[in-house]
Amino acid sequence: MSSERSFIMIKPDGVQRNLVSEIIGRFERRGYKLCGLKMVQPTRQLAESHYADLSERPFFGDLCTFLSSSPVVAMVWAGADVVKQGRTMIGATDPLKSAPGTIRGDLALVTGKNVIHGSDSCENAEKEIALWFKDGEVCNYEQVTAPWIYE
Ligand code: DGT
Ligand code: DGI
Repeated sequence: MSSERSFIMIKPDGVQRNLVSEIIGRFERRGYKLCGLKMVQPTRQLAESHYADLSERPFFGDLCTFLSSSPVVAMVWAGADVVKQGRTMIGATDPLKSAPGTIRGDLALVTGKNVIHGSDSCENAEKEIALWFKDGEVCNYEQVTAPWIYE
């Protein structure tokens, strides 16, 4: 069993398009453990902090406007290799380059409305979890199904 964690966020388009259960179900069925979940409409400031690495990119303003335009579902998922596996499950940034079977490859068509965010490294995952969740909002519990998922 692994305690690796990833920050996964269903973006405003995913919530508005009623894709929340579809996306959560994929992580649940894979065997990952849900450790934190909340619905929040991010402030502009939170959106800018989340995407600080992209602040020099021409689409940064539109991206932050979009992220703060409507509620998102912010989550912490834990389990074996969850950061890399989560990115694979999500697919490429451009949905047209995402393989069928991935979340973006199945559910999205354009980069600016690509439904979901997933951390790209363990280091960034922990930073993003600290940015989006307060102390005590992330649960640390034993997954009773773990013996049936891990060997
Ligand atoms: P990649 O990712 O560089 O290996 O190549 P592809 O096949 O994913 O995409 P690429 O480089 O041929 O084209 C870049 C993007 O341009 C692609 O994600 C979708 C778009 N695109 C490509 N061909 C067409 C087209 O004929 N019509 C339109 N509307 N868009 C296209
Ligand atoms: O980690 P990803 O979400 O796959 O990709 P990223 O961290 O490079 O970019 C974050 C988000 O910024 C991405 O999900 C959508 C947006 N974005 C990235 N590149 C472009 C973009 N938006 C537009 N409009 N054009 C881009 O080239």
